[in-house]
Amino acid sequence: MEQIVFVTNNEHKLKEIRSLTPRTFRILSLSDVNFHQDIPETSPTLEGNALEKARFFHDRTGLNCFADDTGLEVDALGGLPGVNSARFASDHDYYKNMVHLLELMNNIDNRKARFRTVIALIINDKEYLFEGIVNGHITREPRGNNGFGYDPIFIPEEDTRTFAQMTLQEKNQYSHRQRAFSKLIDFLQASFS
Ligand code: ITT
Repeated sequence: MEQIVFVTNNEHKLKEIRSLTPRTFRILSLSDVNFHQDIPETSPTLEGNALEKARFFHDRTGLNCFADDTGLEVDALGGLPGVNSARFASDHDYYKNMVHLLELMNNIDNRKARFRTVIALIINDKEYLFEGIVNGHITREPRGNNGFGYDPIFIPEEDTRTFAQMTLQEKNQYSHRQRAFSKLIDFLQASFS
């Protein structure tokens, strides 16, 4: 069985990725490999941050790994919060960040947005990037209690419910993370089978 470390401190991302992983792979968390250092995220792009997180871990352990950097990009705000999604109003306070975005968009009719995930993979010392996008729009108020982050205010264009009104499996059908991760899995299966 192939083992690979997911370089994240976000339990929700870990749960989503594990739910998408075929039985032939085993996803290890940072605590599974006893890695507890603070991981920097200083780049102005999702690609740069995903690579920075994966490289930071790989440089210190030599283990095969991948990292996910995700942003919510709102058209009318020129792509904000984008790479700053985790700290738009307040660091990792999902509720405050969501309310801040809704307030900024109070008088905006163009609600178009997309989630974009970039996954950086380092395997056998080589680096690869995979991207996943889901287009949709921002609601006027939060709906639903599932998921995390901006899920209560994002409706993918393929559905009428927010991600937070969906089960994990339903979100997985459309999600940015699923789209990026399935490319990674296809790549690993093609390269190492
Ligand atoms: P790691 O860097 O440790 O992986 P993080 O939460 O800091 O975890 P990001 O830097 O990628 O991850 O931050 C992206 C933010 O965007 C995250 O904190 C959420 O607020 C939001 N986000 C990411 N994926 C999301 C999803 O699937 N649904 C809703 N919001 C999401």
